[in-house]
Amino acid sequence: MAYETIIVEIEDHVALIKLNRPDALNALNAQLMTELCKALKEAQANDKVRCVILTGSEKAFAAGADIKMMSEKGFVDVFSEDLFGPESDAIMSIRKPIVAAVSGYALGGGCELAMMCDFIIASDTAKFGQPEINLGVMAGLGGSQRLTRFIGKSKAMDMNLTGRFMDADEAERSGLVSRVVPVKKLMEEARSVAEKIAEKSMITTMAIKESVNRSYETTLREGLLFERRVFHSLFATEDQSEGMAAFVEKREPQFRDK
Ligand code: CO8
Repeated sequence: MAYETIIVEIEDHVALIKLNRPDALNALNAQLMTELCKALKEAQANDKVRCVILTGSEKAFAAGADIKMMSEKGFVDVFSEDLFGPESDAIMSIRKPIVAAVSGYALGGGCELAMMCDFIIASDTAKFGQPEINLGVMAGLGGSQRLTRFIGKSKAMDMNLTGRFMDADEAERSGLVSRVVPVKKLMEEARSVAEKIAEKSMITTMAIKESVNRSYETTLREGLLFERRVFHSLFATEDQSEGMAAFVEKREPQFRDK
């Protein structure tokens, strides 16, 4: 379908979703969030797609939730409509891998959206922040929860309480992003990473995503048991036989998602 606030391009096995509200630095409004969820669900349903890249522009991944939209709302509005709650649940329910390619500003809801992806590749110009405190509010989509688990309490408090921005180097040192590349190389790197993931068995990919995410939602003991059982269950797949046989026979595996 035609979108107005995002651009979707599918090439080979990778769906590239680009946030596209340049005049508002890709601020997240209701239309963008609805379209993003729709595009992700389409990627989920499209057998050709094996990995998604979510990106913005060179200047901004997303500068936050749309402040102009929010400025007109009161408590009853945001509470009644559960502002961005269903959308964030929908994003987190996508089982295919999603890589965030972040350049420029990833602030507030933008930083939180990047953290909802499976991992973040940043350009050397990326700036992360939770500056909601400057607007008299606080993070509402994971900036006080996921960020704290990713970078620890001290830095998360610092970011949320001061509203300061964290550059790409600090974000990599702190564990917020998996790698940093020069801005001109960002999309090339993201595509090459996505293509590498797309080569793997989709069954295994989805099992890994589920298992790593489980570690945030349960105790270590339960998480380890979950991981072990999922590991055991992968021995019911043809891709396990193929992957191990290929290693023994010194050849590349031919995965068939079975
Ligand atoms: N919302 C709406 N419009 C925005 C936003 C935004 N978050 N950010 C930038 N824009 C607009 C500007 O208003 C401006 O529009 P116009 O040209 O019409 O005036 C245009 O984008 C360009 O912005 P600037 O001129 O400000 O560009 P600069 O390069 O000077 O500055 C900054 C870039 C530093 C990124 C600056 O724009 C800024 O500080 N933006 C706001 C950042 C911010 O506070 N983000 C947090 C928003 S609150 C939030 O995200 C809450 C998420 C939780 C939702 C909870 C649901 C449960």
